[in-house]
Amino acid sequence: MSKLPRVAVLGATGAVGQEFIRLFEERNFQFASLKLLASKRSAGKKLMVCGKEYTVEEAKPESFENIDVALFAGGSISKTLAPEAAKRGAVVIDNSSTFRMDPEVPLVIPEINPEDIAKHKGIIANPNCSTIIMLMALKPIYDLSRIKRIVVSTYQAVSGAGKEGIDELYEEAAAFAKGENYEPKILPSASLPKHYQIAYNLIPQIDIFLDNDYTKEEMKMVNETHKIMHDAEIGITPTAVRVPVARSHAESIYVETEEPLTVEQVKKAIEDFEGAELVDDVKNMIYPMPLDTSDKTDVAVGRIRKDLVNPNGINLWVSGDQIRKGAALNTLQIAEYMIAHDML
Ligand code: 3JM
Repeated sequence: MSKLPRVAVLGATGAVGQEFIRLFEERNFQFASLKLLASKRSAGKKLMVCGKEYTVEEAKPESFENIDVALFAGGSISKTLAPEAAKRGAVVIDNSSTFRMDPEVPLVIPEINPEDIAKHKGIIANPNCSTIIMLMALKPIYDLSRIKRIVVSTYQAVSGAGKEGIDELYEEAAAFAKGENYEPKILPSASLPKHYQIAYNLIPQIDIFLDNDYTKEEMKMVNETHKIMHDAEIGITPTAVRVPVARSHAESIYVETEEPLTVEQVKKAIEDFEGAELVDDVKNMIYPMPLDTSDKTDVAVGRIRKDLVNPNGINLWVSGDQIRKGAALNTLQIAEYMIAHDML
């Protein structure tokens, strides 16, 4: 299609939806038309996009008539509306976990496996935020030497649990400062029977526990990595932790490669990789931190050092904005790739 695409955004009023709108402006994303969709509760709200006012409409199957690409911010609504949109000829790029492991659905990070986009049958899935941030640091290493083993611990910001997660952190901290009690209601997850304070605390649970005692978030990192990298042999052992940070996830990652690599080789590969930024100058106390990576496009990688025992082991510390590269930006990049390659 050489014409500009007709675009729909589902979940326009949420954190990821709002990030789409910021990115449209920042990246000068061109469209023939734009439809902003959300639940009935948000219908009628007015939002400014690139200097023009749009009214949010209630998302229904018919909303996707005459749409070329539909950007889905995430949530359970994807399950019903993505097939409806695809049926009507739209390409859906979906942020939820619903379709990620479906063999008919490409799971794509454009800097890593753009060639998978062409295999779509109407739905393309955007990986989980923790997977994207990890792989943006590891793909350049994998290209030097195949990665056999990954041991990763995540330090995930409360905004991953939505605006309510941020509100809960701020309210708890304010209550704590005044010596008042505060009853947590959101974290680790609103739908769970118990809630824990996140201010001045860490919660080693993101999403529900599965039968193997790993959480669903942790197993997303394992399964999605295998699919994106087309390598199911990588041994991955994750621990996902919620930390009292407002925005931007961090991850401590240990990798073992087939061949031994030098720190200089790894640094150069990260520097040269589109979408990753080397932030590693320990003599000057320079390393990635969530306050610095919030609202930034690139995933920051630092603290790169050899394992003390295994010559094939490397440690890194990574931080990236999980709402931006971890969600909205990655989704929009898939759409941009399709437009640039005449795939819409
Ligand atoms: C990140 O449907 C829901 O309740 C949303 C759950 C959710 C997901 C998911 O599973 O799609 C919350 C936060 C994700 C994700 O990206 O996997």
